[in-house]
Amino acid sequence: MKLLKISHIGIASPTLQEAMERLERLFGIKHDHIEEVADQKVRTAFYPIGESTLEYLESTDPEGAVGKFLEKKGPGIHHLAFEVDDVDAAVKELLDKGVQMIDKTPRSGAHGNRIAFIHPKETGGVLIEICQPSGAH
Ligand code: CMX
Repeated sequence: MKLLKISHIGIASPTLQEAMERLERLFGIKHDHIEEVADQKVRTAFYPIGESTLEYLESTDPEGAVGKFLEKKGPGIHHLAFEVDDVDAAVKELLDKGVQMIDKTPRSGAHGNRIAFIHPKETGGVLIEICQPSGAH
């Protein structure tokens, strides 16, 4: 697989509202898109910055991945997402190497992207998402 760029950095926040106010106050930037990803139990706000994007994550359910993360670790960086041009091939390659995948087949994420997560125990404690933009491939 070829990693094309850091697609986005996911940051867990107790509320999107406080994250949005902080980003506007500190840097004068506004989100370009808000989206709920129901099956991930999150609402997300996106801030494109150059070639990459910050994805702020608010939990919609304390039992979801971000809800549990906020409870255990508090606000902060939740995951890194690497863009690839073929997420199916990337997941197959990782599975063939015996890597523990959270998603053994890619699924839909925000923006209609196709995504798959690698378990953080495989990556030195960083949750990594492999992501193929909608429309690519
Ligand atoms: N980054 C690094 N480590 C993490 C982590 C994260 N974001 N979330 C959990 N962990 C670690 C925990 O610290 C814990 O480590 P130890 O065993 O050393 O204590 C371990 O993973 C298990 O954590 P847990 O709180 O018991 O949580 P679960 O096992 O139930 O779930 C995980 C952990 C990673 C499997 C789950 O969060 C997951 O499936 N994540 C992928 C989906 C996701 O994060 N969705 C939200 C974003 C969606 C989007 O961007 O659209």
